[in-house]
Amino acid sequence: MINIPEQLIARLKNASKVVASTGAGVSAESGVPTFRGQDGIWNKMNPEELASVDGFMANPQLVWEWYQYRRDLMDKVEPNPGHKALADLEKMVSDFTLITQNVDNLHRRAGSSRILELHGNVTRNKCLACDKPYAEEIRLDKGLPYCSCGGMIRPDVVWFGEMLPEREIRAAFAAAEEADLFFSIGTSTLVQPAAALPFLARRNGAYVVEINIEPTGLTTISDLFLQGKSGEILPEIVRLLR
Ligand code: BV8
Ligand code: ZN
Repeated sequence: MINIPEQLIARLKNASKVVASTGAGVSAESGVPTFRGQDGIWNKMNPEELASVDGFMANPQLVWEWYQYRRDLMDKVEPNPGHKALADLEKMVSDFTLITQNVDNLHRRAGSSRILELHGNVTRNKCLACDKPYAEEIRLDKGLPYCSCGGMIRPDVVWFGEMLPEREIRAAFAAAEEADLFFSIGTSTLVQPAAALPFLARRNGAYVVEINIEPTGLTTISDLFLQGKSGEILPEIVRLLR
C-alpha cells in the first residue's frame, strides 16, 4: 500500500479550489482498456482511422462497430473504487471540479455530478450535419442511422482534429488557472488540449499531484508523484481525509 504524505492531506484540508483531471487510466481497473497501454485499444486499431471525421466518412460501418463494441463493454463494467473516491471528494471538498477526457460515463455512474467531459460521452449520439442529438436506439443490423435532416448519425464524442466543446474547455482552463491543488490522474498527458491543463495550473501556482502507474511527460514538473493504481491511491486519500 502506498503511503500518502501527511502534507498532501493537510493541503487538501486547507485547499479552496481543488481540480482533478482524469484519463483512461482511472477506468483501467473497471476493465476498460486504455488507449496506449499494452492492452490499449488503439494498439489494435489506429486512432486516426477510427476516432476522426475522415476515418468515419471513409468507413462508417467499422467506426460504428468499434463504438458499439465499446458501448457494450461500458454496459458490462462498473465504476471502480477510484471513480467512487472522486465522487466522495466532490462532497468532502468545498470547491471541487472534475475534468475528464474519458467518454465512458463511469464518473457519472459513480456519483460525480460536477463533471467537465472534454471529449464527449459515448452514451450520446448526434447528427454529423446538423448536430441535433439523436435518441433512437442504434441497430447496425438494420443499417447505418440517419437524422431526419438526411445527415449521418455519429457518436457524440470529440474526434482527432475536432474542436472540444466550448463551454467545457473554457471552464476547464478557468478551473486549472484558479486551482490551488491539481490532480492529474491516469492520463498519458499526450492528447491536447487536455494535456496542457496541469502545466497551466502549475504556472498559476497550483500544487500538482500526479497519480499514475508509470511516469509521464508531467511527472518531472509535478510537485508530488504517487506511483500506483488510482483505484487504490484515491480511496486511501479519502480515508485519510475523513
Ligand atoms: C484538437 C474521444 C484541433 C474519442 C479522444 C498531430 C496530428 C494530428 C493531431 C494532432 C497532432 N498534434 C496535436 C494534435 C492534436 C490532437 C492531439 O493532441 N493528438 C495527440 C495524440 C498528439 N488533439 C486533437 O485532435 C484534439 N482536437 O486539437 O483540435 C483544432 C483546433 C482548432 C480548430 C479545430 C481543431 C481532440 C482530441 C480528442 C480526441 N478524442 N477521445 C474516443 O474516445 O473514441 S482522445 C482519447 O485519448 C481519449 O479521450 C483518451 O482519454 C485520450 C487521452 O488518452 P489518456 O486518457 O491519457 O489514455 P492513455 O491510454 O493515453 O493513458 C492511460 C494512462 O493511464 C497511462 O499513462 C497509464 O500509465 C495510466 N494507467 C493505466 N492504468 C492505470 C493508470 N493510472 C493509474 N491507475 C491505473 N490503474
Ligand atoms: Zn441532422
